[in-house]
Amino acid sequence: MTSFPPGFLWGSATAAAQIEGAAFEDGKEASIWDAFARIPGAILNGDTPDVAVDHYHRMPADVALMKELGLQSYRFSTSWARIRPGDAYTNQAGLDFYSRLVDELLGAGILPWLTLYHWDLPQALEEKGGWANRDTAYRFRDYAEVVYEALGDRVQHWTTFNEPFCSSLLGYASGVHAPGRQEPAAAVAAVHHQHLGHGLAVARLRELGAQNLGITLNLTNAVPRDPSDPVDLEAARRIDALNNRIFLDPLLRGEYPADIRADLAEFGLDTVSETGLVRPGDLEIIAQPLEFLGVNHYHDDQVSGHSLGGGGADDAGDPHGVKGGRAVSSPFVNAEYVTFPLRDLPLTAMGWEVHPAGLRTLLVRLGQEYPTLPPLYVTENGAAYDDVVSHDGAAADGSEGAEAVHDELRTSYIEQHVAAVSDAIADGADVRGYFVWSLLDNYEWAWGYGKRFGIVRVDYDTLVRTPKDSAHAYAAIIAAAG
Ligand code: GBH
Repeated sequence: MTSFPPGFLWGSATAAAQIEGAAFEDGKEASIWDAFARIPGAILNGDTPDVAVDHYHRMPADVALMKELGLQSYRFSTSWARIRPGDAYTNQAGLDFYSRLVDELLGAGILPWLTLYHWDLPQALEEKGGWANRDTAYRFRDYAEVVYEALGDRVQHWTTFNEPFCSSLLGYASGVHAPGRQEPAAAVAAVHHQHLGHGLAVARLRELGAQNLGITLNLTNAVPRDPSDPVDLEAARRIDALNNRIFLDPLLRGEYPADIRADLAEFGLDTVSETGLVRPGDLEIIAQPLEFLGVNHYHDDQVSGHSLGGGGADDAGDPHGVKGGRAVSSPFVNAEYVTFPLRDLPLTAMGWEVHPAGLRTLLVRLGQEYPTLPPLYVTENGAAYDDVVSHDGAAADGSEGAEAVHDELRTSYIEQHVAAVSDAIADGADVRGYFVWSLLDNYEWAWGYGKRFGIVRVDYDTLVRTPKDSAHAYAAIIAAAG
């Protein structure tokens, strides 16, 4: 039996580059994803975000759909390249789009939950070094200020970054994400500069009156294959460090942990100096109090320090199902040797293990390990499956019935993870909300349109939206909890 505290917030999430399309309209210029998508082999089938699901032009209908499903909140991101395209000026038409979105949401009784950065750096800033350049952190603060000034009168919940792990280590070390660089030093610099950008933006938005500020991290339990094997334990320590603690500790404790400073000393993470990566005062800027921490969780990693004997995920050449086709390296700087053997669990279409108990463990652990932990929101959780469209009630005269998607696996994934959140709350975790990823099928980064996470199907020829069974099941969960 699941139960949730009064006021528990139910929503769903998307990101600008994955849904908007209109990639070069009304003054928007290229983001690093628009540029990356044009590199041969970077994205499965060469798919681009040019049109995506055309949300930019279909926004009012999409909000109406959210209302129909009973969503209480909608988590979306603003596109930096739409608002401060070359960073030299503000594009009013870009701000106007988000202003209309916010008004539409409020009119429908849906709480806007805004994220400033979901991976789509303006390409103009990448050309100046991107996140490896310290100056980008200051440019992020300026962009945050412009968005706040336009929307701060109506939007109460502000998230700085979505999953800095991905936009630093996947973008600058592994190369599987934009900008596709494979430079460990740049990746470590990107981690620190995103932290700094977060802190600078939090300080500025606070000055301007923001009251609910947070960040969203993708957190992943690193489970040692054999907990009595020191080689596996060391591998798990390193993966926990790079997936979780290199983000949590600066934000919540104001320091990089000693083991991480030692592992990454060659990149300058172990010293504070006027000219180095970490400068005097940086950690104070980074570690400001927050009102919430967003947790994105999809799967655990089982981790080993031994090479795989066969049958493991690495044998497919695609350890985590993130590769779209081009040669990529490990995102785990100085831990590239680590392997990720699969356990005997069901897999999603991404090749990710389904293990809801991992979410419960993670949410409980955070409260135990971080005394200053703010309230938690699960800001993403969901699953990709190869959906089958059926035509229910086809008539004898041969006319096709209504389209339906009976996605039992996604429905059960969501139900089990919602139950895991309820269990975590019963164990003492302070979780205040849950956002399913994703409202709509959309542009799944390096996988292009090849993986579907939506609770609403999008036909990529007609762009018609059809709620899947999981959307109706999720609506029922919300109605029952409320
Ligand atoms: C989220 O990230 C994103 O926020 C969202 O935009 C996306 O559509 C959604 O999930 C579905 O993918 O480092 O090689 O071990 C996904 C979080 C983090 C999950 C990295 C896979 C392992 C890759 N991902 N993780 S690796």
